[in-house]
Amino acid sequence: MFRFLTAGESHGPGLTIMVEGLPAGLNVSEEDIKIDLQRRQKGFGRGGRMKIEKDHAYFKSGVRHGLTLGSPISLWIENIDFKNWTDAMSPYPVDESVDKKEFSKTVPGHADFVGALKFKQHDLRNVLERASARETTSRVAAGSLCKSLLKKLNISIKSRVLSIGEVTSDDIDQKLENVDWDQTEISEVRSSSKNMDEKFKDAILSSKRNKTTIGGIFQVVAFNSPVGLGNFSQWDRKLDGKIAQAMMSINAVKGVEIGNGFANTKKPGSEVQDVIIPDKEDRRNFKHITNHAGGLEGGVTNGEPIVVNVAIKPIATLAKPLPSVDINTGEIIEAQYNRSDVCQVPPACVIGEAMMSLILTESIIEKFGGDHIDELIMNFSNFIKSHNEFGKK
Ligand code: EPS
Repeated sequence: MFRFLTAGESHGPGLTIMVEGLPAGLNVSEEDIKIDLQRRQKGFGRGGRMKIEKDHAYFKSGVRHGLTLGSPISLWIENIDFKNWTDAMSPYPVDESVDKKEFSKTVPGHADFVGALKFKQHDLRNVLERASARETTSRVAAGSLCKSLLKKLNISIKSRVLSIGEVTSDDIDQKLENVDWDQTEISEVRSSSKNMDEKFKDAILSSKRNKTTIGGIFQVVAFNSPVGLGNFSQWDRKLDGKIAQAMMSINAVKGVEIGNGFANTKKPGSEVQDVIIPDKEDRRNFKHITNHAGGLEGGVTNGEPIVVNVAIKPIATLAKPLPSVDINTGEIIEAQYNRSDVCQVPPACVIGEAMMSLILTESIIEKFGGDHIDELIMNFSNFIKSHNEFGKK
């Protein structure tokens, strides 16, 4: 069984990641992980924190001479900002005179209100530190390890920003095979259309000027997934459900759409089903002429690209705070303001890629098994080969 766990507070000493169930013999490197960590740190609209952090994940176990051992892999990412928080975030008891950076002014839309009541915390920092999106660094590190496995199977994952606030990309209806994914990597706002960079940046700048924040929609696509991941036989085995849960778990995400989920509701059934045709050049011998279903039918991959669109709300922490309540006195106050980002949609793309990688890896390991990567690849290849028998009678 594949699983992963993360631990760590935003301003604590660092982040710990545990990944269990990857096969032995897989080539992994800190430098590969760093590429994704750096991609997540970028993005127009980030706050001051990203100037401090230089995220690097160190292998602490489960890897020897660059190869996985099949044992649990643990990783450690240092929070460089901890040097400014050593007393406030110390794991050990501190003197009464120490500034613990406590606060009790709740922020509407943040986890601090529910967390305070749930965990009986009178210092909201005890909630904020773990609820912070700093945790997503860990997911990106774990997801990056999974990308090494997916690469062996020729599966790749891409992401881009579709909209920021009211501004929607002009290539939103572009066929996936024509999307300029390379442009996304050089764009400060992870846009696949050059025309959109300034427009998205203007929207972010305008939010900053208005001392508010701005959300958007991003897209994650997995290319070259085999047919047959996930299972329609039981509700909790459906892959679309697992992907939706994984995306929804990203901080501030409030909506997940598979394929053209919402647009399909406005069309007749005859226009939204993806017609299947024979295709001798394809490894499955079949293909769909459209992909409205986003690569998933009955919760099972159908071999088309897996397409997920994710709605992420504007960050709760506002430079011009909303009215709120003090959790300890019950008084009406102005919400707490801490340094924060204005727009997190571009980095959220990279986090979405990580979540997709983790879910696909789990599903691939479940289906193809194997304790060594060679065994997994053999099982995978045999399954793909068996598709040659279909459609030939
Ligand atoms: C975050 C608040 C900000 C963000 C942080 C998430 O951190 P700070 O309070 O230190 O300025 O920069 O994001 C990260 C640290 C990160 O690595 O993405 C929050 O409250 O969620």
